[in-house]
Amino acid sequence: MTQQIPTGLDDVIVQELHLPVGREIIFKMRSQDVLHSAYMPHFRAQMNCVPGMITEFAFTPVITTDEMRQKPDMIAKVKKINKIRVEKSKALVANGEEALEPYTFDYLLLCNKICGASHYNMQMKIIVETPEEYEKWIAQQPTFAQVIQ
Ligand SMILES: [Cu+2]
Repeated sequence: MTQQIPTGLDDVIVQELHLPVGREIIFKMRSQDVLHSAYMPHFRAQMNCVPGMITEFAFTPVITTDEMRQKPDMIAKVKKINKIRVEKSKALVANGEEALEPYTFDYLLLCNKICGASHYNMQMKIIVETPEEYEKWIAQQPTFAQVIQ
């Protein structure tokens, strides 16, 4: 008789998604409660997350986060956003509130379905990096088995 070993112990639970550039990424979506929709606007990618089934799609990121931040059109966009944020901060500071942090470009994963009370908080940063940077990062992440000990 073989011993049953629980699955998922080598999973890694993260607060931001790291993707190696140039490698096909297979996304497998699940939902534990209601319909959500995983939306990655910069990749023009979206997939419903459906309770009771796995939905799946794949793409290959081709531009790292650092490369995107160096593109002239992105530099101009970030500069424009930060100019607006500086202006808004003047009013905030005058009212005794904190100034806005400067904006920095990041790829994002958002929920694009009005799914419930936590919808506003369903957002995660995506970092596209070199395979070497990715391997270094993933090696430093604790597994689920390590987290629950
Ligand atoms: Cu959602």
